[in-house]
Amino acid sequence: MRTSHLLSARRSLAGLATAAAALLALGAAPSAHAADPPLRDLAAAQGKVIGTAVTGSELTGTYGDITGREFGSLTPGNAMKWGSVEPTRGSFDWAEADQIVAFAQAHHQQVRGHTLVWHSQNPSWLTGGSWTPAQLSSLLQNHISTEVGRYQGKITGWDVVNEPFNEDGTYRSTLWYDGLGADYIASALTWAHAADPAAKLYINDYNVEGVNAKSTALYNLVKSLKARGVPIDGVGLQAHLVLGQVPATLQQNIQRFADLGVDVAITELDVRMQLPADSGKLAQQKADFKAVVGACAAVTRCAGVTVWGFTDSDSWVPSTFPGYGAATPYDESYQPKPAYYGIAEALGGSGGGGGGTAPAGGCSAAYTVTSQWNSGFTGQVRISCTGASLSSWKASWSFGAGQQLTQAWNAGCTQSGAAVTCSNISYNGTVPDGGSVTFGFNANWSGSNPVPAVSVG
Ligand code: G2I
Repeated sequence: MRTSHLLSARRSLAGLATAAAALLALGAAPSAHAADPPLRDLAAAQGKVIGTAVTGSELTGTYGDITGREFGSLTPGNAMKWGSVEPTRGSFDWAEADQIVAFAQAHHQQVRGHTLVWHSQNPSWLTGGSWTPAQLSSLLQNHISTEVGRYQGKITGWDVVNEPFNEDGTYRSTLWYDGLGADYIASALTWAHAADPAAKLYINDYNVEGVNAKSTALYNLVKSLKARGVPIDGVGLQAHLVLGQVPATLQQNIQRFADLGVDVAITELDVRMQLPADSGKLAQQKADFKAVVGACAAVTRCAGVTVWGFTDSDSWVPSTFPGYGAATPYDESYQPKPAYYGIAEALGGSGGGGGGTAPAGGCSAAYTVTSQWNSGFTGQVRISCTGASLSSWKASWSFGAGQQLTQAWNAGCTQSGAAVTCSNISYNGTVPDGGSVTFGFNANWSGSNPVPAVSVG
């Protein structure tokens, strides 16, 4: 069941006579849009694939549920990088990569392999060695043959070469370029093709989303590789974007690569903002996600969009750009943000009411029954604020049909007669403008289990 999506939860619970979900918020009525299918189904209906970068160790619980339900493609965020798979020369660790591939297969998802040739996250034995060009070439060929060969038949597309250009369109000085010259790119593609002829082979870079010097250098490289008969199938536009800065030429740029005869994928989409998030920034972020996904949807040869982590709790942004974050479509409590609905809308969905779920200028509580059995049930309350914030909170309601609380988590709850009061724990008192906090509980019921009105203070 889609516990993270209030409106879907409402729909899937509709068959239960005694349980429902409600948005009962300081006098505000819930919005009345129909819920959309998962993003992967919306994308498939458009002939596109929506993917996410993932961390293997997190693929359980809610993170695993959302990953399996919403996305049609997975990219290991780090697990397939050289430094991850061969930390010591000749000694391989495929555990996380294997885990992600197995998860994808179990959930009928594609896998984008990331990445074979890069200047970063290489093992120190490699970067610290001193190699002749012949040795370097043979190390690279072995690496590509080993890794691509291991996953042969299981990878839809490989980011064979990652980030080969400087901003001005010249080649980046790297271990590979400095040692082997620009043709390391053609060699890598050729070796990858030999190891898995069916995999689509990509060159992937950032700041190549719009038409500019860097994307033009990539364009010229792809054109010359194709003219030489080098196996190149696609370009990856990473799309690590800043709020409100989707390049105006994005669709035009995607189209010019398509016209060269290669596929295009948006491979690492996120939209970072200065923290704290607020409703205006989240609305802009929704527009930005919608614009990027819409540009891909508009070009036949754009294969799809991968977000670089789907939850703010699993994003590279905060540690790399201090003061920035909230860059993904789900918040840290796995609740879909307006950006989620921006993606859905760009893929032809109604948006399910996202972007305006909380009333203006207040904090509200959404109470859902997430599962129910003959004598008990599990409930969840999500407190969210828009145009307001809280530094501590208390949620109260009345159990009108004799329900009895037995246990709570992420809140301290007491029940006296019918009256239930739940207060924050030391670690989750803050609800920022544009943010939310969720807590859960178990309770007993018999006869009926009506949804109470929850007030927040
Ligand atoms: O930097 C963002 C992305 C840019 N394009 C290529 C991608 O491969 C890259 O991904 C990020 C990962 O999301 C981060 O998770 O690449 C970073 C490294 O450049 C990754 O960060 C590393 C940290 O630097 C390490 O300290 C950490 O051990 O993640 C590692 C695993 O958590």
